[in-house]
Amino acid sequence: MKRISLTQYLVEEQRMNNSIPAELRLLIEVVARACKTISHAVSKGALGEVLGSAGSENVQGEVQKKLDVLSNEMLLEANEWGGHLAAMASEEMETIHPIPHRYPKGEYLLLFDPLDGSSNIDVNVSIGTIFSVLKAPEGMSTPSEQDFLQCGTKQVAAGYAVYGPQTVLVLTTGNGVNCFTLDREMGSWVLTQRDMKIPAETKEYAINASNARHWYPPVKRYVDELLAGKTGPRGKDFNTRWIASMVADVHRILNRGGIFMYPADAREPDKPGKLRLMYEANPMAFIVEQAGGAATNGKQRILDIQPQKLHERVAVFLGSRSEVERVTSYHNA
Ligand code: P6P
Repeated sequence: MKRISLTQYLVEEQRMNNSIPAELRLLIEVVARACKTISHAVSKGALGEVLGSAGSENVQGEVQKKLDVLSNEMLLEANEWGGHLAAMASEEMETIHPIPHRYPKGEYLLLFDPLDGSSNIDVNVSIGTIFSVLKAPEGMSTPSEQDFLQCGTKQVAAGYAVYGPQTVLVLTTGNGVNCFTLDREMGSWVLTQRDMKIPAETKEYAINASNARHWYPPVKRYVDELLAGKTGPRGKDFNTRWIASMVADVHRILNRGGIFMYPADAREPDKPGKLRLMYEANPMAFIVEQAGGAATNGKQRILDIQPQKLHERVAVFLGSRSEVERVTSYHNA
């Protein structure tokens, strides 16, 4: 197959669908370049003295790994001089990050989880970067947190990188989902999967089963039916996978179907779930829907949720459409 680079794909996409203005193309290429840098740092592991804790906590009260902090800095530095952004927001930073005065400003807002699944870093399990792109509100002068609080349907692009056996970048700008694999010798992203579609049927589900005793009835009913297998109401056996890296679980689902669930549960009744809406659930929901899947919080489409806070959490059910619709119907029964 003729090798198509990320740049060629973006230029041709702009020519055909007029969906990637030059500034957005620059943004995507800058983020992709930052992911290359993060991949390089991650792959050094102990040899790069980048493993272990940074000795600090993030806004979520989670211990930050050195690579969490490093990845965040790499994304900030890569994006602040290009003139394509008005501001950035990150899981690792409490407040938004305006573009420094010394640089020109653009019309886009970039949100990211710089290194998702960081509990897996020190044990060499796949981790990744998730990003979401919004347009700054018309007439915005000084960016505020409020400007970021837009529904997921307003995203103009979303993507993730998985730092695993291969380093891949999965991207959507609203015209389908494409996957690029990093050619480390050339240092370029090469289109390897065009217009990805999630298989409608599946036999795999992903949930952290150690929380089973805390699940609310709709989730318990749905998972019990899967566990009942061939002899139960589903009439077939299911398999489970839980990598504890959302990017890796989602990438598997994009490729061979499945459902990913991180529900709210009785451990903390006031907490709607663990995952964050703005820079985990929304970008993944955009990608999954563009690949023919579905994504809800158990009650409604994730992309329709009106955010109230930058770091708000949300319950997540995403993947093969028939499965997401089933477990969502149990919540609305
Ligand atoms: P648990 C990683 O910390 C993360 O945010 C997601 O990538 C992952 O799916 C989930 O949390 C794992 O959570 O409770 O199973 O450790």
